[in-house]
Amino acid sequence: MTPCADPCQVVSLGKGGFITLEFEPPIADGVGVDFIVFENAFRYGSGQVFDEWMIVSASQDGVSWQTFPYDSVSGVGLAGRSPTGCEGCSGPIDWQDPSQAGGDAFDLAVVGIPWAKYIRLTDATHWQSPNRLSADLDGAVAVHQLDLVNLPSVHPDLVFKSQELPIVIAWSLSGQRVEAEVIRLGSNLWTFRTPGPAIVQVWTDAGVYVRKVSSARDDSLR
Ligand SMILES: [Ca+2]
Ligand SMILES: [Ca+2]
Repeated sequence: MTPCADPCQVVSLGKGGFITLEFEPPIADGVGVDFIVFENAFRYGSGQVFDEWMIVSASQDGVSWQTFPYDSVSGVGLAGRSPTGCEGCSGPIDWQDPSQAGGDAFDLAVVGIPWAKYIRLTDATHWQSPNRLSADLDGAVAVHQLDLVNLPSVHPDLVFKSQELPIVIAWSLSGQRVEAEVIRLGSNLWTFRTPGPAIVQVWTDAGVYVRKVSSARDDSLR
């Protein structure tokens, strides 16, 4: 959803209202910022900006949310603070390049999740002066997205090490949550079982990684 030159084509969130955006494929935590949010903020007077703030949260399942840290006094960390585009730019704008696109950019590394399928924007204009009525969402652009086609694959009989009980979360290739059974093979050796090809996120004490499971586990080999 790219920002629009027409200031009428926005979604006004209403006081305290929110909107949830779904990304397919999900936004991924790549190097640097991962998505940009655009409000119809504009410059006026001598360098002032008529901004209307939004709290930004990210989620993998639409149930559990991570909120980006912010300062409700200065607005730092909130979306809706920066005008769209850049002053003095000419030619087409690359909306995935924060230096050209304007808007407010966010990095999933800040909230510690390797990817997010949902972004929620919540009006925060109650912290601003009374002439701010409600934030107006103009667009949101993913800078990095999960490459489901070229995601590194793991064999369904993968065995991995972890001192602590690993957490495995799995999605079907069409994005539905599926069950992932974690199986202990030895004191620090583990594997998991998914019902079929899946995207898995594995949390071990050595780190977090996202992989694609190419096919169902073959129990005849056990
Ligand atoms: Ca990032
Ligand atoms: Ca506005």
